[in-house]
Amino acid sequence: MGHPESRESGMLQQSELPPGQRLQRGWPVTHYGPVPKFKPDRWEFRVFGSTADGEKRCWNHEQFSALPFSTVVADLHCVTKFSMLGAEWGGVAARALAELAPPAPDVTHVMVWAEYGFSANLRLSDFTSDRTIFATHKDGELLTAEHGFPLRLVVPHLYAWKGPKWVRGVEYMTADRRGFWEERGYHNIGDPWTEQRYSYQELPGDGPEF
Ligand SMILES: Nc1nc2c(c(=O)[nH]1)N[C@H]1C(S)=C(S)[C@@H](COP(=O)(O)O)O[C@H]1N2
Ligand SMILES: [Mo]
Repeated sequence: MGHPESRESGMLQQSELPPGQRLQRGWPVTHYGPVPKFKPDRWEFRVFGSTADGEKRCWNHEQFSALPFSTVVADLHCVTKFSMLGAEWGGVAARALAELAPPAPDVTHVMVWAEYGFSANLRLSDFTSDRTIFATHKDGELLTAEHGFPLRLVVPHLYAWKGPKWVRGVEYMTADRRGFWEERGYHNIGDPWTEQRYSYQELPGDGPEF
């Protein structure tokens, strides 16, 4: 059942609800654990694992803030069944980051790492999809602490747990590995349009063995 083509056409897409979702007024805060305190002099963003040249790349907050800024209009679909439609996310396109710090040719997946060891795994193609964005802003304003300041990932075509708040880095992987929620019963891929909510729904090839 893929999703309508209008969704792929970029900024002027029509928002709509995936099956089983309901519209949320306002913007609730959903996460596991405490909200981390941002320490600008300790913060860095790291790309590591199987990079093309075998080297890690690090940006401090000032350097990261100077990366090319772009925007994407996208929805958030929480697997607990509420959706927020039509937010404009501003920040650094994941694809742009992957061009600055390219993966080795045999990389198939990434682990996106956040404060306190929170993580989410993605297929490399989900990560480098043209609408995946490391967001610093929503609707023109800096993110608030509880929504992920200074940086969160937004993966518009997957459930929102695939987008860590307080994100600190990306690990390039040559095999898939489950992240935080994927180890705890949530689907390894997480496509809201086919309701890939729970790991018991996984088909052969959707994810690694537990
Ligand atoms: N670091 C971190 N990021 C996270 C989570 C989390 O538990 N920890 N939860 C995810 C889930 S399940 C959802 S629905 C969204 C919620 O984002 P919001 O609080 O800005 O609405 O954040 C995602 N990012
Ligand atoms: Mo969620």
